[in-house]
Amino acid sequence: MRKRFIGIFALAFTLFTSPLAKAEDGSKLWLRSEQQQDSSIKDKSRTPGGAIATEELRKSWKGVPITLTISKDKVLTTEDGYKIENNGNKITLKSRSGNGLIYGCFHLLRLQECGESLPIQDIVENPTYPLRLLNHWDNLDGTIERGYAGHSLWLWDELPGKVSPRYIEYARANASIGINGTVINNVNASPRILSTEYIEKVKALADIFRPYGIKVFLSVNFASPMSLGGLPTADPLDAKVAEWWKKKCDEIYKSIPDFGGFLVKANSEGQPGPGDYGRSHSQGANMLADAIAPHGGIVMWRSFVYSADDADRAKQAYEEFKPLDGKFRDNIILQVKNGPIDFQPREPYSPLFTAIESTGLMAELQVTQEYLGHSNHVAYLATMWEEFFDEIKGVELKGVAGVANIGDATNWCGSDFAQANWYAFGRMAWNPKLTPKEIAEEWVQQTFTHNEKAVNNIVDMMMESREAVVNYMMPLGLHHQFAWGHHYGPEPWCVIQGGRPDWMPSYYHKADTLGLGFDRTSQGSNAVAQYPDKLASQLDNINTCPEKYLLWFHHTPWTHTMKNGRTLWDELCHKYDEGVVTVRQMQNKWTEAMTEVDEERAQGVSKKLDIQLKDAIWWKDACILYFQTFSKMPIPRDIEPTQHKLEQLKKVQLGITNYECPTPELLDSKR
Ligand code: GCW
Repeated sequence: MRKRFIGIFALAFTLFTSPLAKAEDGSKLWLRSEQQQDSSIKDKSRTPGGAIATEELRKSWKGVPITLTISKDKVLTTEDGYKIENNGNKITLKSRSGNGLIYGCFHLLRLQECGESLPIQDIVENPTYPLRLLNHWDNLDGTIERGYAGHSLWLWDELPGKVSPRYIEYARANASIGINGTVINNVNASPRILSTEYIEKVKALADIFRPYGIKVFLSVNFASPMSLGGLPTADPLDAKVAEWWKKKCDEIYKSIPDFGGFLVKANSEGQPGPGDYGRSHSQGANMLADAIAPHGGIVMWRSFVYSADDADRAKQAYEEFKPLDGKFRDNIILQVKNGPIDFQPREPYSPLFTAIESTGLMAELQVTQEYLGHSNHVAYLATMWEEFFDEIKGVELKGVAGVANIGDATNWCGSDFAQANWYAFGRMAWNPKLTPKEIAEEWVQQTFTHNEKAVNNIVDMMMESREAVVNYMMPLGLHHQFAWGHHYGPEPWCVIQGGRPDWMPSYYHKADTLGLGFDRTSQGSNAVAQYPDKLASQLDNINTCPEKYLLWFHHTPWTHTMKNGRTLWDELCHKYDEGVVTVRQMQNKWTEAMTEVDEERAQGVSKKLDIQLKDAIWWKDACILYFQTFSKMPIPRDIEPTQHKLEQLKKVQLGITNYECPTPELLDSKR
């Protein structure tokens, strides 16, 4: 008995003395430095933002005195921009607004936490995009569509009377990475969000977010005038409908004078819209835009539309919206997903970005990993976003929206590495030219460790992670091979009698005895024609189409010779294998690095990497074995052999809902 007591005591002693053994639950995100410092910080700005920045600096800044001031300096070309002047003994932080002072203060703290010294020359920052928003797909019942980090942060039952301390932490975390707005409810919107009762709740959140420079926006249901207002129609050309929206806007702005505006998913996946009355998207959007314009609000109208008819799904948004270009009011922004289908691990950019010329545009990226392993897989998305921003280089955007991966989980995102995507989204929305590597380095140093070897290992594993996911799930341009009931595991064989064909993998892979891939060339659906001419002809030709998009644009013979001399079939098998091998390498890198990380997060990440490896093998085996039934070619001998039987994999039924991330137990019992 006595011996055991000593044992426990010894364990407790090591836990409390070793700095690495300290339990860490991930709740502090990348904001870990909070020891009272005694630097002198002077706030001359007299703004709420200046007050917040001052408090943050007083809490954590270890350097020379800082003065914060409002300035009209010409280098400040935006309200949110800032300038840091350092003369060695003193720093002046300038901005046109209090918000800019917050961003500048977090710039200083970021440098400090990354162990970088402050240059003597001025630092000037102006954000690339005026709108840097999160989109929450949070439902009023607390569930989150495609959320894998627990339930919604917004405790609607308690609001407005009781406010959770996490609302402030949320606003602070967002402000620290430059995010300046949030759409707090799902685009599949409940009309109730516009009820007087809910507007009061939203106001309570807006009041908390305001000092941090974060505006609140709402997703709205186009049929609200009927379900909430009792009108017989929601026809945008009906005067009573327009009047209802005008009154609603007046009511909202009375409570929330700086309300940002509306986000609308209309005539998409069963949502109501102007099409229900034979009206166009522009007619619907313009009516809302007119209602909100007197208050300075905007309407973000989503281009994510597709129907179950025969047309290639990848072409449909363009076909719907290109003819309407120029018909939208100035306070409308078309919100376009990065790719033409739906947030797949890899997609070419949506052709709308280069086709729309006279309407405001913003990009919608998905931070939550709906199609990239939920919160189980390490998939650092900055490399994907870099690819996207690079492809649309030269296109002017008014903003960027990221579908949030935040829930009420202690570590906010359901996994430590998912936090990196929230961080990277904010950083790239501020400046898309930042490299994924530098963002990863910042994040790792602020979040995990400063040990150089460990930082390199962790950054390396992040940098290769998204390509690994592409390889073990859907290499060479394959897309949408997910199981019917969830977007987690593979089901390329899926056939649901009576189900929508465009919701089934075979619609996208088109496997047959000749080959694999969707023919979107001029001989096929001709989706290539939606891209600018030069790119269109490059994509149209099987020999010049980048191989990463080969099966997106070409139905390619199994025996087609790839650039490295392999047949398509052999290359496909090698790519799947490469995905699995990379996950093993990621595991090794983590095992080396984790000695520098606290025990709780070290083990947490290890467990998730175990899941990721099993999933990668599952994906690889399912896809190789299934596609082999068409290619009838042997699996190359120089890859790891498959571990499952196709028949066995076909029986896997995960039984998870949209907003759960499968647990190791569930996966082990089914797979
Ligand atoms: O990708 C699909 C998702 C839906 C989502 C929809 C959209 C919010 O599976 O869950 O609905 O896209 O973006 O509207």
